[in-house]
Amino acid sequence: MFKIVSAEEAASFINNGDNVGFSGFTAAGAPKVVPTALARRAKAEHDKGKPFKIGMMTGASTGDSLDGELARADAVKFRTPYQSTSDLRGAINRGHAPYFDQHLSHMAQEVRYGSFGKLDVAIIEAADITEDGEIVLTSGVGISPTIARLAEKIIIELNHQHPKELKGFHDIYEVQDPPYRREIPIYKPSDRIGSPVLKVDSAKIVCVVETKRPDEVGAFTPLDEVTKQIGDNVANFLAAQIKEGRIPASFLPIQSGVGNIANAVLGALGDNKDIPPFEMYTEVIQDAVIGLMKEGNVKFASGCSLTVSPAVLETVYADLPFFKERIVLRPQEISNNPEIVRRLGLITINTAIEADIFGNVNSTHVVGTKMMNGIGGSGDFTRNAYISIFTTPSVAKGGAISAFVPMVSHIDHNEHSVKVLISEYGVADLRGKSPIQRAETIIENCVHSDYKQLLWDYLKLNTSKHHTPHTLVASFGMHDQFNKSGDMRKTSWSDYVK
Ligand code: 0RQ
Repeated sequence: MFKIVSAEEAASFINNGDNVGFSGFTAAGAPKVVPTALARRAKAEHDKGKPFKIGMMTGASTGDSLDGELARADAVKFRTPYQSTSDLRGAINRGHAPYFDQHLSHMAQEVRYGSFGKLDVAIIEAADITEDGEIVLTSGVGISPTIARLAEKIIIELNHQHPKELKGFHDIYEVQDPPYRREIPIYKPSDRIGSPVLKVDSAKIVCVVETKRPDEVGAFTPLDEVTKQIGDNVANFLAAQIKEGRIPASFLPIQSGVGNIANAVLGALGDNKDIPPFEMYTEVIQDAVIGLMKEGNVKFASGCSLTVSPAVLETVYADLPFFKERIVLRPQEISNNPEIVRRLGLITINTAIEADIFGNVNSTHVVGTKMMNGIGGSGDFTRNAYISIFTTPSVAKGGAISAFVPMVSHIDHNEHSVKVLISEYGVADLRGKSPIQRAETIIENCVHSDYKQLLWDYLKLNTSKHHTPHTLVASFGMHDQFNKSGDMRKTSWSDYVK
């Protein structure tokens, strides 16, 4: 059987400059004790005046014991494709950690195509492993099948927090590369096309580390008036679309993003009597889904991770037979695959940092320069949705920032992909509208009263009949004012246009 070692000993298999792939998706299923030991090793090497940095490839974000520890140890050679811990975010924004932000559905194939160089080590969290290399994964899948196949060495973190009986939760399937790629035969969210276990070459497993460290998934903050109203606006909009016959009466599968707003939206969908029980084809299965499943409002959820708070994970593990019939966890290449998103006709709901009055969305950069988390799966889903929705509170930072601006300071989702914007004030349905009509709808329905006149005035600055009536010299005026004074409300267009 495999060599059981300490986390320190496992970390010694990893060398300075190595490229390392990590299992999991969000903090769910990400390795914990080996990365922390690796960070200690990096610090010790740095203390001796020696270099120690690794290339870090994950499914999505991870927990603090991985991204946080390695960032604090200044051990990041590069990092991709998504992150959300504050210390790594800080290192990225100080220029200490080179980061490239990618569509999550692209990640595994980019590793296969060799875009990041050779993969030296894969660290995989497992609930169980057999002698011939059959691994039961834990709460997140991510890019595990690809990194386990391509890495020269595999280190297993056997995490006893997750029961062996999780076997049956996962559906492991890897696509072929062009020119041999075929269609992915998923025709409804519950279709299974692969194996319940991840099969690896057991000769590559250099060691196993045992742990009981739980996933580092935080609890959600309770709903406030704004998030509750956004949730209700989304639910009422979708219910009206069913009544109008624009969405089939049987409804369509839902994809929903991460965070408090996404959780609130799901709760509102469950509460709305005009929305029938629905299925999800999504990447992150959050707390609200589990509650809705128990109540019968969510019939099935296909995802890449069970990113639920510790108490909710306990309720899932306490009733595995019930949840195994209703949940499947897939690699992100499948959970986020554009082919399937388009085929199933997903209603996608993600959160914007800011949107502009013509319908472009920034999901990643604060005031155009500072990286927040990354595009995650939002692009995979938005571009291919049946209806793509972005939600956002109308203002941030106590009102000093408007989420609606003349021109987004960074673009992740453009006007061609964004169909509906929703704030706590209301809904802007952008379908079938010209840029000027979109601007009027967004300002009227979604913008906070402190910023409405400012944005109407911006629109009036350009009196030509141009298709998209921007005034380029003023288009970042609100961002400029925020950088100067800390408050967009102080913007005056006369500062830009004399
Ligand atoms: O910061 O907590 O310091 O106040 O951004 O904003 O409103 O709490 O919303 O937690 O849902 O995150 C877009 C970042 C929203 C997230 C984003 C500040 C705001 C707050 C968080 P504070 P909220 P959320 C599936 C899909 C991209 C990836 C994605 C995200 C903080 O949803 O990363 O969609 N999305 N993946 O104050 C300055 C603005 C701001 C602003 C908000 N205009 N300017 N700060 N904030 N708007 C999941 C995966 O892919 C894994």
